[in-house]
Amino acid sequence: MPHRNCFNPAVETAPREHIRSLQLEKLQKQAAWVYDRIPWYRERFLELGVKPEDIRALEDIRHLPFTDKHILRDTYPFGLCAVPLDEVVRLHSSSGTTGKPIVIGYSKRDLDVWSDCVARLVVMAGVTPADRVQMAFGYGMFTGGFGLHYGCEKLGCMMIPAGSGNTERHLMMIEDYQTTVLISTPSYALHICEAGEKMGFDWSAKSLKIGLFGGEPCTPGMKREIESRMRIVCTDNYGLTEINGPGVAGECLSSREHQHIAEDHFLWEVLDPITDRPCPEGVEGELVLTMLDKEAFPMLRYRTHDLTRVTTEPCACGRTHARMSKVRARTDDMLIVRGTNIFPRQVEDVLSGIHGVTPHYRIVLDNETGMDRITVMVELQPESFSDSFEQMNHFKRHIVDRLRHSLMITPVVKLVEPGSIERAIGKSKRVEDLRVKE
Ligand code: DLL
Repeated sequence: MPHRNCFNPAVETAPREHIRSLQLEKLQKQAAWVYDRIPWYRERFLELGVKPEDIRALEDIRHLPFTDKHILRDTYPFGLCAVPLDEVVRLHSSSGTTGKPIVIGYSKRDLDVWSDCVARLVVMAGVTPADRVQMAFGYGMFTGGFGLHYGCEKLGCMMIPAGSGNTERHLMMIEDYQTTVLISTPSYALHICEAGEKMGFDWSAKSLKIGLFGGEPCTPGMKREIESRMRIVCTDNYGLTEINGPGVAGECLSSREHQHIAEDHFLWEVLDPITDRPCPEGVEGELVLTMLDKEAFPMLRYRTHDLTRVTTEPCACGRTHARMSKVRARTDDMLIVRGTNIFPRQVEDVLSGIHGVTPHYRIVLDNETGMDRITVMVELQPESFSDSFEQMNHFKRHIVDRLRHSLMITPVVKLVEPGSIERAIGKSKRVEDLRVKE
């Protein structure tokens, strides 16, 4: 029965030994491909004293060089391209926070593999060819729009390429075209939900039934909120520009806390971010991904900076591909405040356990007073507002206590009105670091 729910059942439910032997075969070919065609890789292989033919087992991947964003920047724009540029049929890029963007190219075959991976995660969420899918990701250099678009089209869905922004138009389209699936970041979905409610939408009477989210962490609280208010089922999918974009991993309806990695195309490692040693299965570490059959811009051992854990335990859905837990933190989003390490995820976890606050928050760091200060803006649910100063102050003290307990430092908490924290149309920005560095 599970086969009915897979886009590519033979591959998605293959015995694990088959997956591993396919991975080895592809890894050997991919290593030879980059060695023969990309000077940067050949030099690194030579420096490390390794040749593609030295790969005899999957574990030998440890002898291969790492790649990261810096290497893509250093070789910008086409230094890591392994095919003649006239065989590149698409470019995407990701802006990152500093300097030049990174750019990734795709051959015709690469696009085919990519849309296949995306079609899998779409089917995992319960989408069928009869669905009408409305896109709220941008169609630009960002991989979200085009990536999910072609995956859904491959499945045979009716695509509604609305793009990002213009919330009122999105609501009108949901109504007029009887949209059944919404694709967006979770924060924008919540914004569409709220905007619809303000216009008098009764979501339970609408056609929408599935939300396909990704591109940013979806906290359990946010997911619950969207599912109950919009009366839809939401699944999360993970990916990054350097590894095609969306389609690396997707959430099935049996394992809501995990996402199946498309292991026939991506070889995963979970490494201790400090020692680079492999973490035992199930232990959190940095996800490092190797593309197994990328023609144009093949990334070997790409350091995602995303923290996760992976399990190869069987899943009730029947898929045999390993599952990664939801990414909620990155190795590089740790904040150091007065010498204490803080992850935004800690703030999120505390707030999601407090009744009466919304999933929207913002962390502001400053050092105006000469010392680092962390302020957490917490948005209240309408029913938590009170005219009583005493009551509001009590609530605020309660939040400060809970945060202090988790963060080990005392934050300033500001309670703000419902709707006052800006909603993002793409990925939301939770942290604003205004500290003046000497
Ligand atoms: O965000 C690709 C994508 C688009 C995935 C749409 C899914 C849906 P980038 O802009 O390069 O690519 O950002 C990649 O975003 O390393 C993670 O830190 C984060 N990220 C992406 N998806 C998730 C997710 C796209 N589902 C970076 N949960 C990654 C948590 C996510 N974080």
